Amino acid sequence: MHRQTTTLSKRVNRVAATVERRGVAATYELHDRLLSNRLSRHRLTEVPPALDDQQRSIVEALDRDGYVALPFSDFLHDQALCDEVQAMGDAFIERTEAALRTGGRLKVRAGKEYVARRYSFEGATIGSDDPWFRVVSSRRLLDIANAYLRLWAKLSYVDLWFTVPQRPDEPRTASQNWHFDFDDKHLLKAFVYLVDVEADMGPFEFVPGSQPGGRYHAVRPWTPMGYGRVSDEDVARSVAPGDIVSFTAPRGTLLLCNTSGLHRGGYSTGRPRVLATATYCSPASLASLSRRNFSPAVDLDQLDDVTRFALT
Ligand SMILES: O=C(O)CCC(=O)C(=O)O
Repeated sequence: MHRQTTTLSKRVNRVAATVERRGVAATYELHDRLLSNRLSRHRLTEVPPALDDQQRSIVEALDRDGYVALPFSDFLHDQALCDEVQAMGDAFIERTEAALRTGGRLKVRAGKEYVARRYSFEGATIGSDDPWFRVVSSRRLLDIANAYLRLWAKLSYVDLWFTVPQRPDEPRTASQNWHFDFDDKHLLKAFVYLVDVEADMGPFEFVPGSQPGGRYHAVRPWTPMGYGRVSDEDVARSVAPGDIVSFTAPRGTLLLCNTSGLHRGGYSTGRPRVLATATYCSPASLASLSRRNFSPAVDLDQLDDVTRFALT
């Protein structure tokens, strides 16, 4: 009797999960086609971003390949702010290493315990005293995100990551495996390496052209709530080895990438990989598939419309 009950409740849970998944996917589609994103696209056409040559060529590269990589300081044209981000990174490294040595508490997410985070999803309030927040909420980056995503985007995630190295005999897990992010197809992530990243430190890897509309998108087309994991065999069968980019790169490298395409990273068996990261998504994603990891500690009335929209 007990076994039957357990089996029945498992089946009920499975069915409930499927119904919930379908409901969330339908809500996303509704917001993407008719509700939030339509309005957001309209706003972009009403007020198109004024891009300089460098921003325009970044958007072209993102359209073509789904990623772009360049020195952070060449992009920001503000060495003092780059230095502040790096100093914040150095302090985070020091604190995280001390916590690892002494058994102190690390901010981690279930299933991805190998990444210690500056904020994680613990209700952080982030404001302009955080230099990385200043960068990712700046019009310089927001205008790129909006021009690339063809809508006024939302800034949904701001963080620093310290990837704790693991033993080489431990298998890859979670986002160390090839996958696409399930939470939006209108997605742009920013990463700035805060240490030199070598081949054994879990560099970020990406299949250029696997973003929606790209030449490799058919390897695993994006669907809302779709199963994102793609086996090594499927990637090897569909993608020429020379077409995968592995971002071994010096500290101070900025990477922008549409991670609804195929990517993986963070399998470090050498030294810790440390980076700053942020996510821009569409309003439809925040309405159905994702949630913001911070509350902005800024005076919203002082912001221009584009920035206020991104932060609320
Ligand atoms: O840690 C990595 O390089 C992978 C990151 C990732 O999968 C993501 O940000 O979606």
